[in-house]
Amino acid sequence: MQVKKRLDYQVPKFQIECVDLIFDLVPEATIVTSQLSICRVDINSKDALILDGYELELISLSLDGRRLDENEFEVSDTQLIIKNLPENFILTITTRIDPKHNTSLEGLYYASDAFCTQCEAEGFRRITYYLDRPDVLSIFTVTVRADKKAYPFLLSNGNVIDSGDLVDGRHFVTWHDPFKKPAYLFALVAGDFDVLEDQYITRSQRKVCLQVFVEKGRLYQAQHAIQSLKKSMKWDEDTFNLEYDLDMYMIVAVDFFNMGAMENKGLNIFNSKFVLAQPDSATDEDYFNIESIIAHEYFHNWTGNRVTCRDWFQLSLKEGLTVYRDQWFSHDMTSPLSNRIKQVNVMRSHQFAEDASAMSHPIRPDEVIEMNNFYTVTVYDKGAEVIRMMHTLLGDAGFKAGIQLYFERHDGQAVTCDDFVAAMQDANHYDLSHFSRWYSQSGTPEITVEQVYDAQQRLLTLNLVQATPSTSAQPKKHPLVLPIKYECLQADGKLVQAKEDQGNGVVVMSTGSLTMSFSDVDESSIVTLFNGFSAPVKLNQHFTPAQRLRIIQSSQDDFVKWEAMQGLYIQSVQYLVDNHVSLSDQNSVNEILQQFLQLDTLSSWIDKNMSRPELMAELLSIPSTESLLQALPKRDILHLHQARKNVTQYMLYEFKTVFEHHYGALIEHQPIYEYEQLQVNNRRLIGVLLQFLVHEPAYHHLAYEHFTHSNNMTDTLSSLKAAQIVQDDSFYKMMDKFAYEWSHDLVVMDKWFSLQATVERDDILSQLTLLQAHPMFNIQNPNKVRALIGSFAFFNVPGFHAANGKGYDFMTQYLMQLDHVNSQVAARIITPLTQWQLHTPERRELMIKELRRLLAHTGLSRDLFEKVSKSILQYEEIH
Ligand code: B3K
Ligand code: ZN
Repeated sequence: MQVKKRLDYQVPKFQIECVDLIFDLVPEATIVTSQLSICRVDINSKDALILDGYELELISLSLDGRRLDENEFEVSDTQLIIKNLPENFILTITTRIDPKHNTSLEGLYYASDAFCTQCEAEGFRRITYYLDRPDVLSIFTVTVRADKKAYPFLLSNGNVIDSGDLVDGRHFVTWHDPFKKPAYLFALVAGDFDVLEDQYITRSQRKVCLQVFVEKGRLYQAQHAIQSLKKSMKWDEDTFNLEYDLDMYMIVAVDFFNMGAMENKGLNIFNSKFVLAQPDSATDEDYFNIESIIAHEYFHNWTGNRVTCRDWFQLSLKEGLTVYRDQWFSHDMTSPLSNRIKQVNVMRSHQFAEDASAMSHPIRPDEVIEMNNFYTVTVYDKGAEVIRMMHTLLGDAGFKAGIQLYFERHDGQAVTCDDFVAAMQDANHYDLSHFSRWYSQSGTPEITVEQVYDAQQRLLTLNLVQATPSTSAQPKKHPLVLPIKYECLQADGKLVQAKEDQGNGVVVMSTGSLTMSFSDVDESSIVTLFNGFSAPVKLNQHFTPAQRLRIIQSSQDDFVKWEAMQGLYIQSVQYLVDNHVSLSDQNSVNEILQQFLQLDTLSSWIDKNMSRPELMAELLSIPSTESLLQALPKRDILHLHQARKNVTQYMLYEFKTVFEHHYGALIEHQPIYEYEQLQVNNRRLIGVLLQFLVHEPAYHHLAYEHFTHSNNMTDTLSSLKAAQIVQDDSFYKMMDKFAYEWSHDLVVMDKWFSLQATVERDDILSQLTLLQAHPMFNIQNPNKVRALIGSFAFFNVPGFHAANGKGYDFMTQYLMQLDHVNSQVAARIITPLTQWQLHTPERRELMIKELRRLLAHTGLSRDLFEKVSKSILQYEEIH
């Protein structure tokens, strides 16, 4: 299959100045008429015009009003080629498409009685023939015609310039978007909705009409979304001086959507999961996600739409930056500590795994087979970490000055990551040439630390060395620039600055090795490095449990406390697994861990700090099995999973009275639900404590009680998760009750499917088969597939990783089926199968066997082909 390479970029031979589109919407046969005014970029060239197109039926083609004969152009499966064209001309193309049978959910599709589009990255070519690339920017005018009764709302980008009735009960609306845009930002929606309206007055006093379109009858669930939008608009003005630019901002919620949301100019389309919320149906986490995704798409209006990407290899230009902006927004709106922890967990358990897999790529990839495969945690989340490091290096004012220069230079353009770095560099007179290697080098740097204390001089020296393991595309890796935030803790709790500190609490490592020195310090000094995850690296620094306990009690930085506690959990699991401790004997596990960790010394500290629910909820969250595997690779994942449970039980054994007491106190004072930070933190801690407590038979009943008393989805879900651990009759009773209560709500039922998929039971595969026949399950709906099959593959450790390989086999069979329905979703949920690198040899072989089966499957999509073939190749290179 064809590989596209970053370095093969060529400027377009033609530009399309204006696009006039007419849609005659009919579910199975929509006619699209496109009138393009095109000009040749190099007037001396004779190049043919090559338009992209996919699954289109060409009905007619005219050049400057003259219909072309079939011998005047060529059509293939993916292109329309026209030769001998003048310098300027008008091309009129009529195509027919079938939105109803378009299950890929790319281009124009029809689902739940509405028409909807998704064009990023290369979906526009499924609508009409076009120069479907982000560096072709045009002015769009769009007329949508459809049956008035079935589709009273006809939406597209920009402003309405005309509308009216047509014959046969049809009507039309014409939209004009005054901003030039690439085709991937085009959108169209037609359907019947309820609309929540509001307005926002920008800082220059312009009035913007805000509209949220939702399924009929769900208007009461759109409040949080519209409030989130207003907060985002205000935040971007306050933080970056960026104001919204159109008179309308529309958000449409749809049930069938491949990802979270899409930033189409003036007309965002959202997965309804990230719009609809009310206390009894949405968890605190849902509220959080809605706010941050609404913000993310809104922020794209500047970082993505006003300044877009020159080519898709530059995707992180808009995504890394916009993720960083939404992280900053959430930091300001909610809670800095748990936000940062969430981001770091994504990096450690997903991005590091991706970087160790065959899909390892730099944040600006060099080679792509299927672009949709590169909307990754690397491009998005590692991309945001790279922006964050620039912020750390340049400081607040410097970073903002860089952003301002970036817009001054590039507003209205399609640019590259290099252009972004150049603006940052020029605004600050700061040389970022070495730093920019983060854009081209893949893999995770590993840092080792050696510590030397000179008692006579009371001088502590840390020698750091960085190395990045090679990958097949990049055998030789180079040192990267790493900003290091740190703390050097003294016995009296005071902090000492490193000699190499740049004066801002940061030491910069820019070569393969670095020395950090601290003078006049105690021998017992503890230095923590990369605090707040100040660079996306793996740190190998040894601490004893006693040192970690000291950090937890005396560091001034909550993130550092959390890291220390995570370290204790990982160390405990490692101790149990590597010393072959009998995991079925919890009593002896307790004794061993008690001796090893001496956690009893922490008891009163924990008791006292329960008044800080956010911190305690984080400290008491044991790393997921996936992150344990990352930290302790090549162990049997089932052992890790079991050891994790043992550590949970040990924690309960150690702190039972504290947990019980605080759980009781917290649930006694539960207020009426509000999505508000203090309440969120308390509910989070309640959930964490409950999940510890139910590990003891005497507390099993708590889950059911919590369920019955709950007045909000957060508590309901906490109780279900707790009951799922116990898995007694009451769990199934609660699940039935839940399903009965929510069977009218597609979004809420995803939680139920996902809970079903993660039950640890021996017959889980037959359960999954039964659940696929559930009336609310539908293979064509990505949310359903992700909730059931995705949750199983990602989170049901004993089921998916069963030693007999049956979990992998189930997944393979499912993927073969799904690939023909929606290859993009298939290529997402295959991820756990391609991350065999961390597993034991036996398990690796089982996984590779399934990947080989997939590769042999006829009609495999490009999406799966790319992932599967690369993964097999990596295996063959290693073995
Ligand atoms: N830009 C879209 C993602 C498009 C994914 C295409 N497969 C959403 C976002 O990042 O904001
Ligand atoms: Zn984005």
